[in-house]
Amino acid sequence: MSYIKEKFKAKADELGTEVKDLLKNHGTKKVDDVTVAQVYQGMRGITGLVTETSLLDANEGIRFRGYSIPELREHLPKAPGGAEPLPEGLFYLMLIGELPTEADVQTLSSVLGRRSHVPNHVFDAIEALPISTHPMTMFTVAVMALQTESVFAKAYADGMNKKDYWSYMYEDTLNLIARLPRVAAYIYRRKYKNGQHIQPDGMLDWAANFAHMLGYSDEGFKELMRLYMVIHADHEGGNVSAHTTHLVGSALSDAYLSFAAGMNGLAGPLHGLANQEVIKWILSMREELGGGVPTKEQIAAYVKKTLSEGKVVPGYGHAVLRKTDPRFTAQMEFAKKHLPEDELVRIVWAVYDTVPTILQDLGKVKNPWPNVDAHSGALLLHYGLVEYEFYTVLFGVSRALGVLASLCWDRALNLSLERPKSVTSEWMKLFAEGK
Ligand code: FCX
Repeated sequence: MSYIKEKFKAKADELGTEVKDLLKNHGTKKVDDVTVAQVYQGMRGITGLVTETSLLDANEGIRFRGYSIPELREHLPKAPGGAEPLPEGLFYLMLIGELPTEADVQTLSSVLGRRSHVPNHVFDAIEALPISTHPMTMFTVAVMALQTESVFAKAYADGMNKKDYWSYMYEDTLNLIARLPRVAAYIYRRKYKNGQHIQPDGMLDWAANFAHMLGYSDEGFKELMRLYMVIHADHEGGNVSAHTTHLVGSALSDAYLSFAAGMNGLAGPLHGLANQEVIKWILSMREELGGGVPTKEQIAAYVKKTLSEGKVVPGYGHAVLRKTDPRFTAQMEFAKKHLPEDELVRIVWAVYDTVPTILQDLGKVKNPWPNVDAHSGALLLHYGLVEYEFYTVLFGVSRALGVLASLCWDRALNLSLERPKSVTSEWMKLFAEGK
């Protein structure tokens, strides 16, 4: 067994014992009260899940195993000559619960490199889809095609002992994370670059190799990919992609089945697809206003038009956050360092100066501040990745790190089949009337 796997097992055994005690001594303690409104309105604010990998504070933003995004940028190992954290290091942190050393990250990088082979039938499955298919659909189809490789599903069919679930889930997780960049790059090159594919470069780290296979050799783009893959990886357990992966996994579906399900949720415009919607919205605003960086008044008028058409302003608002998303701030800092004069970046900043007050004045929007999706498109466009329908696939490759580390914990802690109670409105009416 590899030392990282052994370390994970030791950590999981330790927490497993603590959780057993917690359940024995405090199992009947109330965690929450639930209102009728919460049941109807997306279960907001109900504590009903355990996710070890990260925790979200409404005002401060996400912390991965206690580390904020600025702290990750400072403490996680970097590529030689690079300034951004390596996503392999974040995966290690989420899985093990401790910051990795440079050597841990190098080990993980080479393990992922060795496991990255994608069987031909996966490419055939992608090729079978019309070229017009949305890249996120191609992505989930490809992940489903990869499910033939699940060692968890095979071991289950062979009669595996429940004590071993964690071990096979761990193997599936590493294999899937290793393969996703190749799959995503294949989709990109097939759809947008006439099927001229680029072979992996085994000397590069996971994110830089992904950038290379997409066809971008610029060091700035590689740095952006490292940062992008870190900040999109996890956002505690209740968001649609993480919750879906966890839910489907609770039926003992393997990592491929569970992750593909999560990706179908990420493909929704209120979740991961918002990054494509943001750039579409900004580009059409620029076109309508005749180019250049619009004034505050022009942006305000455009926002009001969007709202009057019954649409949301993409990239703004959040179900839990109540301040500017630190993932937005991290991208803003990257832009200030690498591309401060970029016109689209300056539009993103001008929108940031204008939109929050307008949304606040509506009186109903709980969080008028930008989320992660408000900035990413402008950065990608700067380096030439103009095909914005592909952006959510990048989000998906990154999200694998968090939701799959979490799935390993689910099986290691032997978490139960998820099955909350539902009621009818008829039941709710009688309940509300006290009957
Ligand atoms: N523009 C216009 N109206 C907005 C809004 C926005 N950006 N954000 C919220 N509102 C509206 C809601 O539509 C709702 O209106 P209604 O009462 O008429 O239905 C009202 O304000 C209250 O919603 P609120 O409680 O603040 O927000 P929710 O928790 O229901 O929804 C999301 C949160 C993120 C879905 C919402 O803010 C939104 O639609 N934002 C735009 C899409 C987006 O950027 N999504 C990405 C989120 C995230 F970062 C990610 O998952 O990637």
